[in-house]
Amino acid sequence: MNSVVVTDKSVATISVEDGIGVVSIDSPPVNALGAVVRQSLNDSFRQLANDAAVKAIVLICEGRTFFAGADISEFGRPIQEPRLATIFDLIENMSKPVLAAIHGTGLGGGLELALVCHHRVAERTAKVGLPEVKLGLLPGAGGTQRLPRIVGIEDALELITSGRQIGAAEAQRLGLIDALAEPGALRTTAIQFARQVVADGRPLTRIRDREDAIAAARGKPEIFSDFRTKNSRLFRGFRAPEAIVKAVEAAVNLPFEAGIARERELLGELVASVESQAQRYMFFAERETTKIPDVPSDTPVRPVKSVGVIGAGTMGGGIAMTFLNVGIPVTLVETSQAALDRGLGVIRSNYENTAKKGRMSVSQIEERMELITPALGLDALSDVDLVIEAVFESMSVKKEIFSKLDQIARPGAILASNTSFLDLDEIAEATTRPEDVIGLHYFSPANVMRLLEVVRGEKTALDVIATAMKLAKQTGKQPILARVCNGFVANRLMSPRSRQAEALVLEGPTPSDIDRVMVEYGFAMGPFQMADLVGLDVLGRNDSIRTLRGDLVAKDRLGQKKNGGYYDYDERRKPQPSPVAARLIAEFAAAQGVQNRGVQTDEDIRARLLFPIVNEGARILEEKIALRASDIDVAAVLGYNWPAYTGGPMFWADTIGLPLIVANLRAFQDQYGDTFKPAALLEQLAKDGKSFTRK
Ligand code: 3H9
Repeated sequence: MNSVVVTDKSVATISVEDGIGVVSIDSPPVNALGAVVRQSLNDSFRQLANDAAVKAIVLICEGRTFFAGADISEFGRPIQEPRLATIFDLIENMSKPVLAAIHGTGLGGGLELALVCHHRVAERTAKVGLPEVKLGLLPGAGGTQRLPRIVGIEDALELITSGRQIGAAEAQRLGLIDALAEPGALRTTAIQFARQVVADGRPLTRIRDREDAIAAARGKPEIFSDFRTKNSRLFRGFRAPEAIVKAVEAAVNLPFEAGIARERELLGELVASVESQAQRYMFFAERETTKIPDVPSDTPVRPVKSVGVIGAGTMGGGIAMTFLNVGIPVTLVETSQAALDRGLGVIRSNYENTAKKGRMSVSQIEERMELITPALGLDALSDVDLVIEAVFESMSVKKEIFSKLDQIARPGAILASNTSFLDLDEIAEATTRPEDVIGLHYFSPANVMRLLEVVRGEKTALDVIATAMKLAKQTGKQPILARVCNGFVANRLMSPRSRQAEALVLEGPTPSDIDRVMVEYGFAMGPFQMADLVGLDVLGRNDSIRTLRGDLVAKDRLGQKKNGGYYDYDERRKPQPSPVAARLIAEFAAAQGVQNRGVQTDEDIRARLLFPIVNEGARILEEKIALRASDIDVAAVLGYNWPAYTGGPMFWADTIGLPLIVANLRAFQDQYGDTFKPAALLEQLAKDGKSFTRK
């Protein structure tokens, strides 16, 4: 790989206080270890190494965090000197003790840097972790070799393959952190600690030299095979977890330097992989969604200190929880006491389940429940800052609610609808203040799913949009901005999948064939398993035309809950091919005059179900329903569990080539008609050799 020497200005400040050198790095926003930071570190440590007055060195960061890792945007480009490995060798082999002072989030290469230091002090509120796996990578600056030497193999495997961040106290228990500092006192605590180390004349110890925590795992390959088996479902389709396991195996079985070489080799393979490119793309895609051309980041936002939720069903209850979880009080409105009690009961039991898993305390349950004001009737919403309507999908009901809200809500309150496909502009027109109306489309279960579609109406005010985007982040949601159309982005995008599955199943492939192809692609389940799970009677249906689903319902085959649906189910709810469903499918196909085309390849099935999604994505872009292709990918991955390692439908389309997709769609169009007609944007990009997502 090429090497380039960086000459940019230093981002380091060096001070020497009473024999302790302090290297302070200030590279906003997150002190990522890009080329300039690396050069600054290199220069600073070389300088202090030669300064005889300096007896120990503290490495600390300015701004919101300790180093948040390598600079992700540098992967796949020529590496600029100095490399991390060079700096790490320099620090680890210093003849004076080096101490990392960690605040904010010490992540990835940042934590790895701390692990080459001889001591670590962290602010009590700090978090550390090795999240590289989420980028399809592994900790490639010694993390897979040093972490196991402190925490042992089992914990190291778990921490590195999950990418989980841990708090400073837990990190101290695991031996990663030597001492904690109170918030605001990190610098002084770290300097004091360094002085003490010097005063004690402690011998320099390096993590790389520790053996005891890994020695225990030598000659026990079953630790690794058990770990692989236990997590096989979780790791399916991802490349990084297996590479991580291999690297940790190397930590156990090889000498340190050879382990480091193996880690570097595995990292190189991952960096070049499509999976990691896709996951790195998703990282930046998630952060780009809030960049809205006509809503600049300094747009003022409206304060939201209280929320009203109309409807305490599954959706309303889940939405309420997202606010309770961040301490925002919720007035929960229902039409009957029974419905209200039921809704409150579900919220409580959701929290109790979380508590059972040890993820919240009993007193926290009570604190959150106390933030709810249950109410019968909309009048209770007269002074909340934001109202979210989450009643069933009926335009007339929603219009009635919004016209009443118009009378009741205080001026300036934001009036939101959770509609998943109705015309938000029509709902807004039921009020005298359409500028305050916005769509907040949550995905079920709303307290779990991260996607939130923020739907801007024709007249929605810019500060209302800015407020919704900010509130989404504050409540742990990933927003994307959509304009009004039937189904907005995620539901509209994905609707061809079930439509095409239902058409294709009449032509020969069985529900199991089709579901298997979707599962192999990376979805958790296929469209028929999903339909059976949700219930065939509750899926949207059109009674005016005969459908296969309608035929199954007419025979009382409602899915998993009753008599099976597309599948039969055994006592353990395992789906089995159903002769009854097969007969109904054949009868329906005959009645519709659909020809059986016999066996289809997996590739054909995938193309038939997924290429129309790419095409729909192109139409969504053409109509400016979504701002950018990467927003569509975020919607698919977070709203529909589209496999993240493909980067979502638009990135995947770019990966396999747009001309191939256009050719397939044209062939489908010839055979089945114009629903497959390639979108003009797709045709154009394919013709020009361009892509949806690559810049
Ligand atoms: C690694 O370390 C590999 C090594 O093991 C091996 C090397 C050989 N690089 O998230 P935010 C940008 S891999 C470049 O909104 P927050 C981000 O794009 C790395 N840019 O803030 C955004 O830019 P913009 C392992 C980065 O407060 C801005 O910073 N580390 C990086 O909600 C603010 O980000 C990770 O995976 C980066 N590393 O959260 C940690 N990090 O303003 C990744 C952030 O233009 N980072 N940016 O949109 C995070 O998890 C969060 O950013 C963090 C802050 C928790 C730190």
